[in-house]
Amino acid sequence: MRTESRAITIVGGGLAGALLAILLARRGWSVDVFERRGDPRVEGYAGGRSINLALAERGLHALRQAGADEAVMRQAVMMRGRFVHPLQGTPGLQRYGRDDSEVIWSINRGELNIVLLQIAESHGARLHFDHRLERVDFVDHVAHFRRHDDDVAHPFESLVGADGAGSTLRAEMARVLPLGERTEWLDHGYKELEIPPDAHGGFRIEPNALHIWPRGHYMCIALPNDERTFTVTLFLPHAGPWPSFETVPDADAAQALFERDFPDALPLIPDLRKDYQANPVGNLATLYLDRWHIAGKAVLLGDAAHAMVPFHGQGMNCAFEDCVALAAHLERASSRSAAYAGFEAQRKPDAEAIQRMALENYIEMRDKVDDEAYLLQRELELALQARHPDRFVPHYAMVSFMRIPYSQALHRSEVQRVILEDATRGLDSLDGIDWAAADAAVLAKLEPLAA
Ligand code: FAD
Ligand code: E1W
Repeated sequence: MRTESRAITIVGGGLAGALLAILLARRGWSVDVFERRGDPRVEGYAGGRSINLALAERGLHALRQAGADEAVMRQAVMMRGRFVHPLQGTPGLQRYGRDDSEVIWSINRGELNIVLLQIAESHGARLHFDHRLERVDFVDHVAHFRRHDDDVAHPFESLVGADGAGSTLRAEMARVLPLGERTEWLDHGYKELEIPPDAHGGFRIEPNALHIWPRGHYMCIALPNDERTFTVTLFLPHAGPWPSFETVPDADAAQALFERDFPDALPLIPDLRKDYQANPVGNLATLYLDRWHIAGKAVLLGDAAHAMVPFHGQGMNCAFEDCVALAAHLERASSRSAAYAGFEAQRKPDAEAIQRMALENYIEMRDKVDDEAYLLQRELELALQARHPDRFVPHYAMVSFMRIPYSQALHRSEVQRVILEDATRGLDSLDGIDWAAADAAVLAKLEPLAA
């Protein structure tokens, strides 16, 4: 950008805000970050939500661009696949990829945030903690923050909203220009529980996996932490017949639910009753906007622009991809206005694609991963990838191990699903596959992926 000044004010010093601050500050931008909470480096991290997150290739690539991958990966725990615990039958690992180059990582949200803020500051970004955005005057270009009991007025060139799903900047922008906001609440919520280390300070279950207890209309998952614990998340409908958060309101009911439906998990969670009583039920939603920016004045990214349900583990990964894309548009475009428009045009179709895949993945995770037809299709995906590595890449791999646009991944997955269903119809093993027909379908319907 040539004529306008290279100064930017970022609202929200969470995951996306801190990463964007690094990407711009190290290219010489003048960056201010305003964060509602206190400095987590001093006060400890008071993150409300899931303590750990799955990091996949898209997010890792963005961290590499920011020079933050090494510091982050020091505390990461490898997850090779989903470890499925059926109610009846044998628990076991379903690998995510072909080998240990195709894995994802469990990382601590607070540690990640601290590392990113630290690097941002080392590149000259100014961090303002305990500053909550309250009001924006888009005529005079002044943002008002609440700091304890004071109003802090900050003149800005342009604002970036990285203030999460409940974005205040989004609400302020909408007072100037309608953004076409629509929130679709999921009728399921979540509650976090903990598996502590065993008596010898080790992991109680397989550490290098994402554990899933699928139960049809609901489920539990567990992700490993490097301090040998697991964070368990129980997903249940808010209301309706047992079990729902409405019909499982307290510790006694939670105990009864785990005795019936998660008997192998129950002994792993000694504080189930206490955790269940103490921890809040979280809400989940998909947020759609018609537009993400107003002229050159402000732009939204990450959850503030496109919050999604967590079932593909891609919200942060997508937010990090947004940061790389926005920084590139800001560097290339002739004006902020053009940069924001270009960013939105590029990223909105991709955000909408991963929002949809995330919703669809809930049903897969809670109901399909212990089903024979599902497993046969996963087996065929790998076989077709081996036969046509340039054309057929399993759905999970396109989302988690590649960086092709989410919208392309969605489209190719839909084509592939038809091929998989046609080829496996009526079969219970790969023995009966008509390989000539399957190969022909792949060649006819899937263009080779660019290298
Ligand atoms: P946030 O991380 O929410 O950051 C927003 C920041 O803005 C916060 O620091 C907040 O304090 C600050 N803020 C808010 N309002 C103001 C204000 N008015 N003024 C100043 N500052 C403000 N994603 C994955 O990739 N992998 C996963 O495994 C995964 N698991 C998840 C599990 C659950 C249960 C949930 C709910 C989400 C999960 N996600 C996961 C999604 C991920 O948490 C989000 O997509 C990600 O945090 C978005 O980053 P963000 O920076 O946009 O928003
Ligand atoms: C991942 C919260 C969360 C985070 C995740 C995932 C899931 C299910 C959930 C998706 C997945 C890592 N997933 N796992 N296995 N198949 N798809 O990959 O992050 Cl519920």
